[in-house]
Amino acid sequence: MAGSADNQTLITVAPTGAEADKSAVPALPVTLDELVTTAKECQAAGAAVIHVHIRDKTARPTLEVSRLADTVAALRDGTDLIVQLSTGGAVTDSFASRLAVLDAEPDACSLTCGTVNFGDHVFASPWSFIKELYQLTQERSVVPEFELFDLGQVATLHRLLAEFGPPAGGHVHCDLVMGVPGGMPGDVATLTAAVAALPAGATWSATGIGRTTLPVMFGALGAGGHLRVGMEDTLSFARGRPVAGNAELVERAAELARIVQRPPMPPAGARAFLGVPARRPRSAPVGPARPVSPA
Ligand code: KMH
Ligand code: ZN
Repeated sequence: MAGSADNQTLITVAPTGAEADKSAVPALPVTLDELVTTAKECQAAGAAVIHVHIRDKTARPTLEVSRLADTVAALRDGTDLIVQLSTGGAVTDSFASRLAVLDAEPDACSLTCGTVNFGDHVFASPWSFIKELYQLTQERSVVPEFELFDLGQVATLHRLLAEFGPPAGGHVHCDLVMGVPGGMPGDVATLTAAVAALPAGATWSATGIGRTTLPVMFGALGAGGHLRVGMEDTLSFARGRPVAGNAELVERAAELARIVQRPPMPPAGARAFLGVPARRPRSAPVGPARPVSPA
């Protein structure tokens, strides 16, 4: 059907991440103004979802809830994008602070389905944390995007759905994060294996970290998937040419999506596609997320 989600490409932008250093990457959006400006440019270029990590006054990653809530409000005021907060944070963040991200009342959140080596670090998401976070998303009606860094995490996603039922919004959407040193490689053979293992009816995006960006993007488009791009995932636009800004990554993804005859999905269509409810007014502060043992 022309114009339906079936023949459109959902583009998520991940503009900041928790790893890159502003002093080394001046184009990285780290202030609220920079983030909202980037978000507007990326929406105009074809993005429908923004995956958000924020920074503190010194540009270091933070999960401070009031700052996250201000960010959600500013992105809602300035754009139509679906606001997906990261619950992955930085490798140093505690489980309790990652659960408390939902207190900022985003539309959606990331939910990583297992622990993975992450370069020289470990990005920890044990089963006890995964199920706690998943149940919290259900209670709070925050739509999760299942982040899959490895094939074993797909098995955990099956276990999660079998034990706790469908997600808020009723639809399972995954993001294959490929090419992390320690996770699944960013190549088409692995992409094909991961997609084949997903739960029936699930939809998926893919992103390739660093030099795997282009192979994963072409593979995902060829296999009928959706795309995530942004400076969280790559800082090079081409060999030897740093990314000038997130919008050019979205523009390139949108152009390729148009070439394969699946143009970018607008934010309103993406809301229906992902089962994200209509925007809620900002509510009075809620209590802290249920306590768990610190990381
Ligand atoms: N920064 C990574 C350690 C997520 O946002 O949910 C985790 C991450 C995943 O980026
Ligand atoms: Zn992230």
